Amino acid sequence: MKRRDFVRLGWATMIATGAGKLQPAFGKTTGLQQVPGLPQHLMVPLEPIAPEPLTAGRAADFTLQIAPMLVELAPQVVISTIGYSNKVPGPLLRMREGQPVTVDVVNDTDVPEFVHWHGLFVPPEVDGAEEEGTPPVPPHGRRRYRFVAKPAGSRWYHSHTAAMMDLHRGTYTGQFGFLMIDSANDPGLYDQEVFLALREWQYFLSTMDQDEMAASPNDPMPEKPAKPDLRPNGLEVSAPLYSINDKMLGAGDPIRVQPGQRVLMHLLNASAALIHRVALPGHKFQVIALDGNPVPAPQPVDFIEIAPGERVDAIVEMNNPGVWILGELRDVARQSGMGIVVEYANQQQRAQWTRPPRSRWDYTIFGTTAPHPAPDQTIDMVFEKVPGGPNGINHWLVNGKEYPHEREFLLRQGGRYRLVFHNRSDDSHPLHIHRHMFELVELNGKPTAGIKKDTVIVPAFGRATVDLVADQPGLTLFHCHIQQHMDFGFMALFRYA
Ligand SMILES: [Cu+2]
Repeated sequence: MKRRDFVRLGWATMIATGAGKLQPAFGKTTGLQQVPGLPQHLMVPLEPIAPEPLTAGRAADFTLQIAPMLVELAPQVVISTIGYSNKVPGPLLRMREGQPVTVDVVNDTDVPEFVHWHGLFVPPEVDGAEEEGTPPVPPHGRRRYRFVAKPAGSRWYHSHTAAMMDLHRGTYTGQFGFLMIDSANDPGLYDQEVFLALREWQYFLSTMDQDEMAASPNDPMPEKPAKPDLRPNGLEVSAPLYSINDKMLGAGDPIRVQPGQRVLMHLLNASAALIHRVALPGHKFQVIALDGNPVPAPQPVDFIEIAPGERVDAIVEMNNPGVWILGELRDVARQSGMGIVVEYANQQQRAQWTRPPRSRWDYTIFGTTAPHPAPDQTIDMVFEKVPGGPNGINHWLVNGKEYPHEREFLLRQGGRYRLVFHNRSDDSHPLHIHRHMFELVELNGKPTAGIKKDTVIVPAFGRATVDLVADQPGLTLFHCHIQQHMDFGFMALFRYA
């Protein structure tokens, strides 16, 4: 059965059985110790840690409550998940650049949790990654995170727990939200601001090849081995339901616009598994920032490709009155919910969709060609897949081995490092470095400069080169932002010497 048929069937079944009234899966959180084949470092039971006492009488700037919740994706389509403060996405956390911030996190679940502040320059003990030494928010306990809000731009926060075989943990849940750090210099050249998080729901393991964005034979593949790997692929993560924010296409309020308006769209891919491409027919996206950082050469594009962890800020000039679908390019994803209606004032017709002309997403068009300072050291990182290992799951190697790595990746404070990511696998991977920003140097041999990111897609059998200045001392986690890849080996720690 092809995935497309499955999705249709899945839908029909849900509706026919009244699955809109799904039994909440509350407490369905497999103990990590019960999962066979779990890496040693994750089997160590967590020490109970006394919650940090809250400052007497002083309320935090923000509070997040982690708890089971229901999400009505559409009438009769209600799913259960874990979320922040009963919202999906969680509450928008908006702060000024340089502002000292406190966030109280209350964990009303049975398992330890970590909230990661993605794209912020925060110390490792606050960053929200167990591997860097951040203490957990204990089950039925609370913890106060304190940090200074920086740098300015579109950031986000999400669960950073390992999920392994449990698709009701970590980024498989509704634990994600937007975090905006406003700069005093924002010219504010827009009339309306919208936040759009791309998501799938009800993840399951599947033998079906979910990669419908398979590389075209014309793509450059500098890392493709001479001999293809013929071992059978392992189970991958798929999903039958898609949404933008908490609503499937057509189920929520449209984005209401006036002719002539400039709408600033903050796109976030909060998926645990899939890269997405979205378009708004009849309009162009003027991309102004990638991962929250302004690009040197803003450009209009017909569609945006965005991987798990990435953000894209784009201004859309509303100069084509009508009713349109802003949606995923793949029909199956859009028809399963990934879209939102854009409705001009006084227009009532049926929402229209047309596919933009085929082309390849290319970060480098937003960059310049300025030369890069010579690095102090070049670090090669080779990524390989071990298809269908224990549990029938693909395992991932970084320079020949799964996480953990001991002292392979050492940084000296102030040093400039050129990281060369060699993707010797047939999947695209969004690679994320915590607590730092890096600059793109080259993508599949195409040079660029001035694009600063914290997550970069390295295409199947492709190569990306980035420069990292070691200016945030402390343990620094590196990983693929696809939850399953990260959980099964695709992770490394950078240490400062
Ligand atoms: Cu990956």
